Amino acid sequence: MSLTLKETQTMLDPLARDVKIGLTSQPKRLYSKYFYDARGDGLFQQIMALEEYYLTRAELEVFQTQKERLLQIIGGEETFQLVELGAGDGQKTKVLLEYFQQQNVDFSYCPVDISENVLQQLEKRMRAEIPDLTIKPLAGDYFDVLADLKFKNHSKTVAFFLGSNIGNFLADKVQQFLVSIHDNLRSGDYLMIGFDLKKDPKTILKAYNDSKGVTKAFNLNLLKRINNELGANFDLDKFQHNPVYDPQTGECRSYLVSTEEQEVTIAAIEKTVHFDAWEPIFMEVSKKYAPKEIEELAQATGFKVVENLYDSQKRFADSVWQVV
Ligand code: AVJ
Repeated sequence: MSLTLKETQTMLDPLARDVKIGLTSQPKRLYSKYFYDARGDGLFQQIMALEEYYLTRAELEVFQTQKERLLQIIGGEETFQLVELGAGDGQKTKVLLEYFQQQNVDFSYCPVDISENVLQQLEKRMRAEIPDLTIKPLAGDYFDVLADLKFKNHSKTVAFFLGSNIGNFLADKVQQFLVSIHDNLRSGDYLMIGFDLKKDPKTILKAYNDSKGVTKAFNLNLLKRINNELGANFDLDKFQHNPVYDPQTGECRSYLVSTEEQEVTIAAIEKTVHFDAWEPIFMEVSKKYAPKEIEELAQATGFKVVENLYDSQKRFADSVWQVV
């Protein structure tokens, strides 16, 4: 039996498939969703603690100062399910959950993540820290989970997509993603999205080029992961971490640049990849938004902006949308 190229590719595990496609494309690219193995999770925790990485603290400030307003908007009288897409460690969300509990709001917290492991840790922690919380972790793809909830459950949904995770979508994919969320919600449901905002380009670039080199290690860790999981021989010393920020598009893009001409062999996909001197691999986009762009994005995808909740310095916005 002979297989077509497409069949062979879909049989490979997703990492192998995407590495094969990405490193045989021109220009070369890898996907930041693969940053988060166990070591990558740890490095991201370190990034969030960096002085230069303002995003996490800015969003925490939004929650601390705007939680009353948020509850007024979504209305605490009616029962709802709070669905958090890509919950992570849930430490920021905890501020809101605790407040809703104190106010005797009738809601259940449904963190959604692809990783069972992440969810189990989150559940354990939340049960210890907020004992009376009704928590229903759901493992799986965001859209499948939302579709399932819509089908089985008739209470109002308030969905969260926080932390500027939306920034990782390129311009051509973000609308598609939001329309899919929209199609799995009901009219009147809410979606709150965390957007990092356009600001002094120097501040943004520093957040992705920290002085301790944690972000560099975070990017290089994907090459290390490919070495370990796909039997590759990337020499990490021959790649330079190079983030750039374009104030017009708001895109902060990270590249790993090959410092010399070299060949890298990846056993699991039976490929040897050639790098020219100074050839880049595009690793990640973290897009920054202007309030007007947030408005346009909501309109284009079937939502209306109810209100933007800002931190005191307007570095970050948690934008509350409603399905129209
Ligand atoms: C987790 C996607 C929000 O883009 O700011 C941090 C990931 N990359 N430093 C971001 C990240 C480099 C982060 N998000």
